[in-house]
Parts: sequence; structure tokens; C-alpha cells
Amino acid sequence: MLAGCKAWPEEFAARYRQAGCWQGETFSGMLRRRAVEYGDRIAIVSGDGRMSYAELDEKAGRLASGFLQLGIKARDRVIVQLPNIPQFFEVIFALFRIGALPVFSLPAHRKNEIAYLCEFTEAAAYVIPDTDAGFDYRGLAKQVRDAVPALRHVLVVGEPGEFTPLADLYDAEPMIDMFEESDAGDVAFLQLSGGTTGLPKLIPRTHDDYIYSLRQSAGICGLNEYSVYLAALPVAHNYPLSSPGVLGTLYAGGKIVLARGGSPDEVFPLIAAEGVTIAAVVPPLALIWLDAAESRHFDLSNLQVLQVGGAKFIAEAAKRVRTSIGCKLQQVYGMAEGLVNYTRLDDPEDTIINTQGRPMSPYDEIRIVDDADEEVAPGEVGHLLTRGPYTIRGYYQAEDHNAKSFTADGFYRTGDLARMTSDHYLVIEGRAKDQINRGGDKVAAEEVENHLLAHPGVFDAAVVSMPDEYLGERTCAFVIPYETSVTGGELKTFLKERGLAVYKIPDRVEFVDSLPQTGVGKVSKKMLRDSIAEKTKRLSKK
Ligand code: J2J
Repeated sequence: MLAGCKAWPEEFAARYRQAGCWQGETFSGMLRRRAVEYGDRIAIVSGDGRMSYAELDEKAGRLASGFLQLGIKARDRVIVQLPNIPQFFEVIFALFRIGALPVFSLPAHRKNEIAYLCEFTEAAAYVIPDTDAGFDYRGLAKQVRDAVPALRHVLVVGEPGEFTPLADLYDAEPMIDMFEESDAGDVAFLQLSGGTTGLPKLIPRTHDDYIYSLRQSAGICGLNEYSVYLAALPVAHNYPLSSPGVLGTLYAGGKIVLARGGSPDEVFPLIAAEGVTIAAVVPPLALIWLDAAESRHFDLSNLQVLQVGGAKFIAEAAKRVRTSIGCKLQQVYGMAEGLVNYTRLDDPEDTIINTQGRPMSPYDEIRIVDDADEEVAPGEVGHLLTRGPYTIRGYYQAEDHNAKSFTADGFYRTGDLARMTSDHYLVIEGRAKDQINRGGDKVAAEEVENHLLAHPGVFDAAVVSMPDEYLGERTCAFVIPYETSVTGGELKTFLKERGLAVYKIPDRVEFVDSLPQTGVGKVSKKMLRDSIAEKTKRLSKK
């Protein structure tokens, strides 16, 4: 096991192997087998054309040699920050082939996040596009390299500027004999957690556990070699990556259609042209799709399943999926730490609309407990804890935090408040963790507060969610200023200049003289949430 990662206790590992969850398959082996089985079938469709399984395998192999020649070796960490382009897959499968570990970052991340990831993982390389969605990633890479001089390589898809073109690596002499076959029980990559702390935590996922999650997901979502998955969300995120996502589609031998954005004008024609059968969205995007489908004419007849997850999808909107888009809705409640729940395709309408599904594995263990970790009565709301064959036992190099995030017997504290229905489906009722879920984008309050506190005009700050019709939640920062006359606009600019991803910048800043406290002298976030909810409600009525 990679240093700094906690393995499952042997008794659990043995059970998961014996039950057939963990089958000893690696990602590298998976792609090779698919290339043999499905050779000429199309794996990936994008604006750049089509790539078969055999081509993907061949390119990943060449790139793997290129990485080795550059000096990247087994267990090295490589930050991958790529949008929905075919090179994303070539890069990650090349890294899997040499046993190096992709660290998945999101296209929205900026210097603050990337420099931290590079430093914390002691990354050997950082892979970026030249530009994407109007942003120049080479400028970002310069800032990152200045901040982290130990970063050896920046590899660029497209025009490299002062860095190394990724394209050059494909021409390397084949070095097949030097590939070290990974152990399926070892960590394959590091995924980012939504986070609740000042610094994001990293999630080590093994080949065995993740491929099991792909197999279960593909089965539940009915994927096979004729399935066509539309990737409209950034593929590095755990949900479009694995539930069943792009990797589940490759697992099943299906076709991935890569979209660069999610707008109906871009993706609806793709659904018709490529015969998309399944697509995954977050609730705000689902609302846009529903409105477009209801007001304009598009041919969406190929689409069989629309998955909605990442944040709570309200029942009123859920009801519209079947009538407006004409396909089945599947609710998905999951987390990069592991546990994923799905409503099943043949569930009654009522279950699909009103629940967030049930665990995908019979070996997932769920406990719903009160503040004292005692199980609540059936049907009552409590803290959701979980343990199972694809849920991590600890974050990467985070011993202190792990002691808080996991129970002594290895259950992960999801931080979500849930109840279980009599037929064992989960309904998410809220959140106990200090996080804002901005339409699926997760913002750790503490991280934003720390950045606000770095401003000389800020004495204290508390960041909470406020209700939003479209995103579900937005962020509101309550700030006690020093006497200097700092403005909300200035604070937002300050955070942006510190290199914080834009989705983490507070939507609203409220200046206050004091922050309300709980009985034990902690800031009462509940009171702050209530007060901003009340205020925005009043304002919207005016
Ligand atoms: C309410 N809250 C939800 C839902 C996630 C599949 C799907 C989603 C994620 C994901 C994922 C929710 N209703 N349907 O990784 O594989 C909130 C919960 C949860 C947190 C996890 C996957 N679906 N959530 O969203 O790691 O609070 O993963 O604990 O980004 O999102 O966030 P993340």
C-alpha cells in the first residue's frame, strides 16, 4: 500500500475478495482486455474525432513509454487537470500502465488548489491543456512552478509555451519491458474530497475497490457495449468518472461522448447524433435541460436514463424528467470517499422521485446515528455512517483528521443527515458538515474563512450556505471588519487574486459587528444560516 494510506483490515479484505468484489484486476489490465475484446469499437467521441478501444490502448502504451523516459516512475504522483478531451484518458491510462498515480483536479481549480496539491503530493508532473474555456492554463502553471520549484515537469496538451508538449511523449522508444505491473490491491490514484477543512483532503482509491464500484455501477445502470454515455460534467469529478461515468462505460465496452459544456444547444444535438443512451447531470443543469426540453423541440428519443446527483434534486423537478425529457430518472447519491447509492431503473415512480437511492453493493454497511453515535429509531433522521468494499478507511496522509472522520471500527462519517425508508432507501435530509454544496460544487467553509482572515481588513469571518432557487445553495460570508472600510467587492477580488477557484468565492458578503455564538462559545452557523435565509426571503418578496 502507498505510504500514508490506510488499508482495509485483513479480515475485511479477505471477505471482499472471497465475495468476488475485489477480483485482482488493474486499470491497465482492464483497458488491455477491452482492447482485445472490443478492438475496433469506438471508445471515445469528441470534437477531435473518434477513438477506438485499440487506439486508446495503443496511445496509452506509447505515452506510458514517454512518461518513463521523462523519469516518471511507479508511485510518482502526477496532477491531471484536463477538461473533457480524449487526452484525459490517454494520460490516465498511461500513468496506470507505469504504476504512477493520477491526482485528479478540476478544471476550475486555480493556483491555491494546484500549488497545494503539487506540494502535498510531492508531484513529479502537472498535465494541463494550453487553454480551455477562455482560460490560459500555462499562466497558471507558471504561478504554480514559482510557488513549488520541486515540480519537475509541466506537460501541455496543445501549444506548450515554455513547457513540454505532451505530444512529444508519444514518440518515445517503446519501453514495454520496463513496465512494472501494479498490484490491484494498491492505490491507483488520488481523488479530491469535497472537503470540510482548511485544506482539501485526498482520497486514495485502489484498483480493486474502484473497479468493483465500476462493475456494480455499470450493472445497476444497465450499461453494455451498446451503451452511449454523455459526459457533460468535468470527467475528473468522481460522479462522471465512476457512477458509472466514463470509466464505467469503458468497463462495459460502451461509447463515451465528450461534451465541453452542458448547455442544451451543445449537448442535445449530440444526444441525437451519437445515440446517447445515458447522461449524468447535477440538479442545476437538470433544471436547464428540463426548461429547454419543455420550451423547444429537440429529439431526445435515444436517451433512456438521466442521472441526477451530487446535490439534492427536489421532488417537483424530479417529477418533470419523465414527462419533459421522456426518459427514466435515476437519482444518485454518492461521494468520492466511496459509498454510492442509486435508485434502480425499475423502481416505482414514487421511490425514484422521493429518495436518493440505495447502496450499490450488498456489502455496503449503513448506520444512521445520533450525536452520541447511537443508532436512531428506524425512519428517524441521523448522521449517516458507512463502511464497505469501496469506501476508504482513511484519507491520504491525514492521521489526525482520520481520527475524526472515521469511527474506531472503520465507518466513514459522511457528514450527511439521512433517514432510511422501510424498504432501505436513503433520503438525504441535510448536512452536519461545515460545507456548502453549490449545485454539486463543494465548498469547505473553513478554507474560505482562512482566506478571508488573511485580508488585513477582516477581523473575523464565518461562511455559510444560503438557499438558492437554482443552485440549491450559494455561499454567504459573514465578516466582522476592522474599522477600515473594506467592501464585499474588494474581498471577492482579494480571494480571486489569492488564486482561489471561482466557485469558492462567496456569492454574498454580509458585514456584521459580531457573530452569534452557541452555548459552548462556538460560532453558531445555524443562526447565521437562518438569518441570511430570512433576509433573502424578505428581499425577494419586496
Ligand atoms: C444530496 N446530496 C448529495 C444527492 C451527493 C456519485 C454522485 C455524487 C458524487 C458526489 C459522487 C447527493 N443528494 N443526490 O462522488 O460518485 C452530497 C453529499 C455527499 C457529497 C459528496 C458520486 N449526491 N451529495 O457528489 O465527493 O453531501 O461526490 O456527502 O463531490 O455530496 O460529494 P462528492
